[in-house]
Amino acid sequence: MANITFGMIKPDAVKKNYSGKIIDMILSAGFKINGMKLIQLTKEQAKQFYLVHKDRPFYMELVEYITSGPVIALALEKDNAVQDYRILLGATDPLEAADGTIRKLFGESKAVNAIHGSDSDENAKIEISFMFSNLELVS
Ligand code: IDP
Ligand code: MG
Repeated sequence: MANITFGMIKPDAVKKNYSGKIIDMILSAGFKINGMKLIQLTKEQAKQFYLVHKDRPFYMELVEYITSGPVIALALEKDNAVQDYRILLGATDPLEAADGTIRKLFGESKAVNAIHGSDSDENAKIEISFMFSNLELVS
């Protein structure tokens, strides 16, 4: 079973100073942080990162949102990482997210929802390599 995933605290949550609380929840849930950095994504990087959504009506809105301020990129490790981290995030729309999840606690709307998490082991690898070089990761 794969044990890594990629997380990203989105600009709304960084701006509201929720980062410390969110990172605490991630660590308390048993994840190890192998890489972490604050980064301002360019429009080109954001388009590439969300390329899978290029045909969805909210693609450009998503690119604007994710570049509206710095994000905190996280390379995370835990048994069953992808699935366990998605449970910790909650549903995409904070209104539908379960009590105690990060999106329920800190998300504003389906679009502005505080945090990202990879949806598969394959995408976790792609997203971690996109945001981190090997030198930046704990071995
Ligand atoms: P996920 O983040 O829960 O995996 P996805 O469907 O992969 O959800 O969508 C990626 C991101 O796009 C969401 O986290 C959210 O920020 C944004 N998004 C998703 N659905 C909508 C929508 O209907 N309107 C606007 N933004 C959306
Ligand atoms: Mg997704």
